[in-house]
Amino acid sequence: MKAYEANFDGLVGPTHNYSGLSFGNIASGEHKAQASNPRLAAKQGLVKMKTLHDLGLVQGVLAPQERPDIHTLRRLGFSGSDSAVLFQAAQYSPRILAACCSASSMWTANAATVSPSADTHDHRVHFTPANLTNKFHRSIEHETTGRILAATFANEKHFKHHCALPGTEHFGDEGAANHTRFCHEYGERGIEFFVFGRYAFDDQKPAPQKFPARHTFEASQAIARKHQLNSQHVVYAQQNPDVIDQGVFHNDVIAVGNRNLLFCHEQAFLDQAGVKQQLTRAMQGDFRVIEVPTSAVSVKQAVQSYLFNSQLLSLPDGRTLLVIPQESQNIAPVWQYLQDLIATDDSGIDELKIFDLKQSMSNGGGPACLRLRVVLNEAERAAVNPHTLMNDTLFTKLNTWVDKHYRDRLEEKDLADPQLLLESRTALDELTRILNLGPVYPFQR
Ligand code: SUG
Repeated sequence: MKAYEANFDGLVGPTHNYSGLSFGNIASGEHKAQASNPRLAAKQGLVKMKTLHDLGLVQGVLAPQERPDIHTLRRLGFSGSDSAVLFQAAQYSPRILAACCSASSMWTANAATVSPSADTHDHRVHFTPANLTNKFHRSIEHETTGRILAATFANEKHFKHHCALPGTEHFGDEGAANHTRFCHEYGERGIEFFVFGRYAFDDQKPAPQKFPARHTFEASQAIARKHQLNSQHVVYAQQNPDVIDQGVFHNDVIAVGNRNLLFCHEQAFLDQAGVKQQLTRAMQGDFRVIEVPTSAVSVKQAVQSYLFNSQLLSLPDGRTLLVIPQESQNIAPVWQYLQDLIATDDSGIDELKIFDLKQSMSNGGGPACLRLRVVLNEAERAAVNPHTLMNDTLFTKLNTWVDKHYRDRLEEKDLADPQLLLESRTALDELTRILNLGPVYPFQR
């Protein structure tokens, strides 16, 4: 049966802000306390979704989360009315309040790991929301993420939804940002490639020294078990700890893959030669790597430009498109590299598309962070909640919705404003009707 790679992008939530919450993510630290523009952020994301839909790709939307997260603030002992909870949190723990206001669920590459039905023993598409334990502001996403995924892929015959892994650092799981599926045709059995930052149960193994390795080997193995993958068709690789220490907090900041092509930096993996060999063997020789040398693009330039946080997409006519952020055009060696790549016949990448995603990029989220890939065959695609699939009508509806509810400026001092909570809940209540999700948010239950 014919299958497609669908991309489900996170819709940016009304509280998008810059709070410097992600140690090890350089852009997040650099933009701390700057004013954000949630309306523009949401619209930049919608333009990417609509453009890819117009190119003939299957594009979906994943709803944002309820923020400020009053439910979590109450679990932390703040009490009284919702306004009183916000007031106390702002008074005594502004950093905790900021963490409970982050719109970080927009980066849906971290929402979950997804295994297509061609790879799983029961021939269903499996989803496990990522526990995101390494960052408090992200560790509070997975329950609602699970409900949003279940409302988007709402059919037990085709879709299997798991709970997140245990919420401890030993099983730190960052989802699809560290997972790539290689294949010949999307509908055929593929090779699932799990990348991790460290071993949790063996401290003799190499690990970064400066910044955290968010994702463990043991988490990757657990996901492969839960998704009923055949171990013959799974490859594990450790990220190079040195690049984590230079700001590569997820593998998708230094590598991206699609079908039988891996596009990565030469320093991406700890045992790069071994990784390439294993993947080539698993793909029965039909495997290609575009490896960018440090002499052309340094790790620092890769992190600044988000060259590898690109989307590598197969267009309906068979050509390969690389979707890059504007920042890749602004850094001369990166742009030169890309120009040369495109000019080379049969380089593996045929076309570039550049997007202005500055609002998301300033928090360390590029084109690939904003999307969750879900390979679907025709029957599975027909079983997806149709209201979540991008088209002209949904694009117009969501832009109107953003214009109606979103602010165009947000600073830390605004986060405790009870009016922001009200605006956010009103917007999300309306959104659940637009996307036909049912009551997925705590305030609706
Ligand atoms: O987890 N930034 C996110 C960016 C996630 C990018 N995703 C992928 N690479 N797939 C993170 O570090 C910053 C929030 C703040 O600082 O306000 C943040 O959460």
